[in-house]
Amino acid sequence: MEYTFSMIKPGAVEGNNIGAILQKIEVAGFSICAMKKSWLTKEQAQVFYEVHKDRPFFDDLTEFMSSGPIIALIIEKENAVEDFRTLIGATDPSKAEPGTIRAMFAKSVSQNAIHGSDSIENAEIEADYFFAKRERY
Ligand code: IDP
Ligand code: MG
Repeated sequence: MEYTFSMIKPGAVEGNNIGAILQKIEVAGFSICAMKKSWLTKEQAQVFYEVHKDRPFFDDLTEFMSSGPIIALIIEKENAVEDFRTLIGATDPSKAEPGTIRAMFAKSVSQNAIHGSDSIENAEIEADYFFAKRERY
């Protein structure tokens, strides 16, 4: 079974959309393997998004991602990485398909409600950043 890593971002946690987003994830056939509430420091957000460190939006992104608590998740399903990217929709919510999590819950490109790993390799790196093996079932 494949897994992917996800984070419900601060805007969606603040907006009380955790339950609605988890419901969409479960209805789409994913099982929750690990879940926790956490609050990243700016330094931890910079490590998590290190691939984007030279992009113009890096400071805004890491500022936002450390502005409040997040929900970290490992979720499981066949073809989890690709299917989850489809479920969350495009990075820019104005371009996301109707019914996707970002179309429903994102406020803007920078505050786009949810993260989903872009590859199996990155899912492993990102899941390991948040969860010990004994926290996954
Ligand atoms: P993804 O989250 O859809 O994989 P990435 O390109 O990996 O998109 O970018 C990471 C995050 O950085 C996005 O989710 C979004 O919040 C933010 N971001 C990406 N591009 C822009 C931009 O052009 N302006 C502002 N924020 C951006
Ligand atoms: Mg990405």
